[in-house]
Amino acid sequence: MITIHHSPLSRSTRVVWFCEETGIDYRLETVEMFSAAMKRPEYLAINPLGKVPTIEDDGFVLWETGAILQYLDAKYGHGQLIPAAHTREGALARQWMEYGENPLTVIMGEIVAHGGALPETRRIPALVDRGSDIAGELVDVVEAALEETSWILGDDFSAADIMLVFGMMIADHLGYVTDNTPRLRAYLDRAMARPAFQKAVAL
Ligand SMILES: N[C@@H](CCC(=O)N[C@@H](CS)C(=O)NCC(=O)O)C(=O)O
Repeated sequence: MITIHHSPLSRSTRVVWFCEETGIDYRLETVEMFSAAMKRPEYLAINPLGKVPTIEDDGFVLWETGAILQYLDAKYGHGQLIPAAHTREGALARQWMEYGENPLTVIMGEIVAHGGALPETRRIPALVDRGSDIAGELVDVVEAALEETSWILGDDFSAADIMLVFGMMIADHLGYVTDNTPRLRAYLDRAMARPAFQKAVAL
């Protein structure tokens, strides 16, 4: 069984959500966000930046959400949620998985962190300005891509949706999902209604 180092409502929620969608067995090792526990030597030994998620699989350690989802899908998920890399659909899945993390989640996360979540001494106001300048455009790109489709790749839910939805929830919290992005609003509602999502955000 894999171990997921997890902080509630953080990027590791994506890994839990993925496992719930695919039926992969896991156990959680919960670590409080921004706590000293995240930076203790034992944890830094498996995640050099002291961040979540990290997984352990029979002694094998892996971090970076997108890499973790690709590993889990290939090894245990029978390719259920990520089409094969050599296909166009697989390439697009990876395009949106990357986009879901950087720039989408990185920029939205910087606005939240440097706009107030971080202690004042660590805030960099220029990052909020830079993020605010491009946040609307980042959201609009996904709104346009969702035209007439249920999920980002079309009819089938995929790991790309898991990656995107996390960043879009932060965008929504910041007020970037609006009446001008109706497909995105419906997309978020559909994603958040999934039982696997609901289980993951409750952990
Ligand atoms: N690109 C990495 C980002 C990991 C990351 O920034 N995780 C955040 C949680 S959402 C974290 O652990 N932050 C704690 C810290 O920066 O000290 C990934 O997708 O796994």
